[in-house]
Amino acid sequence: MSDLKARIQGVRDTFNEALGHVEGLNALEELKNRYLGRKRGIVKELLTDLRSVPKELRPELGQAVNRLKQAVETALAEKFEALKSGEANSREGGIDLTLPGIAPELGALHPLNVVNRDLIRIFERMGYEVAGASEIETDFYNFEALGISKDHPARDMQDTFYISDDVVLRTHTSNVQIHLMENRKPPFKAIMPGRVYRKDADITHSPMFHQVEGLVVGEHVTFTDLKGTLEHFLKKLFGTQTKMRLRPSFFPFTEPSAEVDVSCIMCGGKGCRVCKNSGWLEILGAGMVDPVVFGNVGYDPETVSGFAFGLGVERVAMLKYGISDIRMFFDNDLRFLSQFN
Ligand code: FA5
Repeated sequence: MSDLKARIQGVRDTFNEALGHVEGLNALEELKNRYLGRKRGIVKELLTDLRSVPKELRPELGQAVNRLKQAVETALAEKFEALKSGEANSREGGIDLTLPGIAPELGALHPLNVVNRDLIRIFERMGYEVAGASEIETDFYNFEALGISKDHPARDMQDTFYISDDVVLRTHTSNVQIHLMENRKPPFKAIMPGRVYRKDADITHSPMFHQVEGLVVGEHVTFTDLKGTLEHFLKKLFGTQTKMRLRPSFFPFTEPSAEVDVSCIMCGGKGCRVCKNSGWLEILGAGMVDPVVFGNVGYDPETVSGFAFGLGVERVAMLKYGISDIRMFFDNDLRFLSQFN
């Protein structure tokens, strides 16, 4: 007797477990046949086995088998309803997990950020630290401390956005040089990327643009160091075939100063429309830090020397990607931006 009773309990347990794994109507139908099938159903077999149980025990065990049969029927019916309504939902706008998903659109870095990061990475690998300062700047840091006197043309109302008589939107990243030197003792090497502002607007000039400034200060820093650094940088940026040349120039905060050109990256130096047949493209300004600037930040120009350079990020990006109009960087036209994915 206890044998049959234990079997009834065992069947209940295995049925419940199997039901838990059923995920579709076909599997449910199979389970139903396995347990309630007329000929070889597991519950049917229990009923058949009741016949061999002693008479006096039959009523109790018979009731137990019937209770099991009812429980199985009820559970199967409930599962059937649940699966049916799930199917209907997926047909009528509910969640259909079998449909392919909608992939979210992937964004990408803005081309100016790509170039900016490239520039920073090249200098970080040469051991440069990255520094920054405010875009809203006093006259002193933007001009005066850099040797740009009150009557210098760079201060012209046409070029500079004045917030008040003494406060401007910085016109270059060279202001960071002064903050850095005021707070640091040489030797150090730093680059200073950031936004700058000028009253300037045409297809190659934007009122807001980006510069990367470089400054190296220490004992015995020479013009040769400047030349070697820039040559390495430009080869990393544009490729090992790139040539560099320096032309004498003037900046109020460097002496001597140079404009730096690279061999035209479109024609390789042969001469084309982009380089106006010269074979060269102007890429940045540079020079040895003027001793007057060292004096302004409290350094002794007799013991330290240094070089500085500054380049326009938009200019580099335009050359690298062959873009002829600077305004495209700021129009946010996805047809343009998606080309840099
Ligand atoms: C300067 O701004 C110097 N401070 C650079 C410098 C730093 C020289 C340290 C020496 C030592 P310049 O005005 O030439 O120099 O500008 C540097 C670069 O900024 C230019 O070569 C150009 O690529 C870019 N640039 C200038 N004006 C604009 C503009 N309106 N729109 C986009 N890029 C510009």
